[in-house]
Amino acid sequence: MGWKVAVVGATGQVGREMLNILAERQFPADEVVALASPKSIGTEVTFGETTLTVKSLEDYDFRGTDIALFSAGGAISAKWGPKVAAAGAVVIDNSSHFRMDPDVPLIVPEVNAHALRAYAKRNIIANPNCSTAQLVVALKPLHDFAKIKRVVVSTYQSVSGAGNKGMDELFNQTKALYNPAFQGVEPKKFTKQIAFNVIPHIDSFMDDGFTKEEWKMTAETRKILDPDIALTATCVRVPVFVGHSESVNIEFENPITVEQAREILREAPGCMVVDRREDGGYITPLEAVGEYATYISRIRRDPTVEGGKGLALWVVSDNLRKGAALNAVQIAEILVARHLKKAA
Ligand code: 2RA
Repeated sequence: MGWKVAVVGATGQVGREMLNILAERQFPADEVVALASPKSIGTEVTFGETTLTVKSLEDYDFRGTDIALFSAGGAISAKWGPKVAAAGAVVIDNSSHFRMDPDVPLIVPEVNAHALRAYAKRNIIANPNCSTAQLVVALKPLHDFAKIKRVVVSTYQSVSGAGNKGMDELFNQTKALYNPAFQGVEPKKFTKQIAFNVIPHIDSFMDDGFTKEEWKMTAETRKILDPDIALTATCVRVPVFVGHSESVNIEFENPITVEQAREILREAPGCMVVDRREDGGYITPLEAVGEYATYISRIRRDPTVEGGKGLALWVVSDNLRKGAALNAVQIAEILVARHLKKAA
């Protein structure tokens, strides 16, 4: 007998990817249910070869559901996550709401699957922020080899990180700039025009001048990988539909050569090295769309760090997949393989 899985937020970009990935990876489910807010009731979403009709989260009885994948925003997770967990389903939550809760494991399977067993404290597991997920997949194997001291990262984040409205805004602004007959140039989802522009601001500002997105990258990397790593981030929205890119400078405790890094990353789970020092010998976000891997390109020595202890990298991944839906489904796969027991 298989598992019963609910996807909460099934009409959003990440919710739809969750359904795609459950189907693609043939997750051993007997039943998959698509849930969303009442305004989406009756919407049809694709699950493999079939179509699911979206039901209302508010009226749904979660008894008998084994796993609930949430991607409907922090407020929905805060309100419904604990209720669903109390009804017996393990909640895998893609919002930031539970990430720093000490009783909720924050999991990237390639990095800290061992921490998953703590899920039973609240029956909730948190998925990291998209920009953190791909970063730690690349950092973990290098950290194991040469111990990371400090990371400086600048992100180039696609508009799909801001959901359907972010994608629509880029599309409509681009269209309207070419043809004044179209409306939709005014920024709404973003603070400034995103078409043909970049915006150094994601999520809200904090007192120290960093944004919440930048803070998340530091705090989540420490929780997932190592609390002693120093990390500073600048997060930037770019006019790309899907795929986050990151320029990463790493300072290590011990020396590491480019050849060693390349070899280590080639063998590392979830990583794909595409690094030829020639025109086009690197990965761009367009090429990462629809893929599972975190791509690492432009691996080079950082000459500003003495003793051969510095590296610079370019890291790209599909933010809706490894940054959200894929990571959540990978967690669910480990749960059913190692932790959950099906009632007889
Ligand atoms: C963004 N990190 O790209 C967010 C989505 N989780 O806006």
